[in-house]
Amino acid sequence: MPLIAPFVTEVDFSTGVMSAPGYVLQRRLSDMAAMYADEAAASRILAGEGDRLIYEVQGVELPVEEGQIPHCTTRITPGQVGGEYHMTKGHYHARREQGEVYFGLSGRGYLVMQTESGETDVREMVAGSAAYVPPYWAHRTVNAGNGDFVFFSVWEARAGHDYGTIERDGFRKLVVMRDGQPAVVDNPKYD
Ligand code: S6P
Ligand code: ZN
Repeated sequence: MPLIAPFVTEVDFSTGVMSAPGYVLQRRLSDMAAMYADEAAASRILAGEGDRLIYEVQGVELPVEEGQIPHCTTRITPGQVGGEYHMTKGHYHARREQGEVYFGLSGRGYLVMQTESGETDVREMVAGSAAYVPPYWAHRTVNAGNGDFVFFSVWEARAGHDYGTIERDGFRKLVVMRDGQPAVVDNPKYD
């Protein structure tokens, strides 16, 4: 394994901005319109208001090899699509046996998880929450607040990301606004 010099990254808790990110990735509504339960609402927003930013990821670049520990921030913007709060795409790790740690930096949101054998778990996250995503759980984060929801993630380099399974099947649970409050409901599109 090549020797990497230690380094420190300064993180702005309210924006997720890193001092020298190795990569910055933005996901807009057009990148994930079909992932919202109300696809027609997503199309209306795209046609009217335009292609809004849903989330931004800033991370350090490390080699994909045993022992490396990638980490990044994610900032999810506030808002809804057809009543469903802005969210990440969500994924399983390609190597299902790899877990992950999330740490809330600002705002509030939910961590929606499920396994391929049918278990679901939805946890609230605020600034200061350290959430553990164990091996075998797909994970998606949702911004249920009025401002940005920002968190920090740490995982093992070889975990990899399987987006296809969630793109095809979705999550069993959705987080939607009901009477102005977040509510966890069954996904009508899930079968
Ligand atoms: C990586 C980790 C997070 C997400 C990020 C964006 O394993 O779970 O850093 O990559 O929150 O979500 P997604 O689902 O688009 O990768
Ligand atoms: Zn992950």
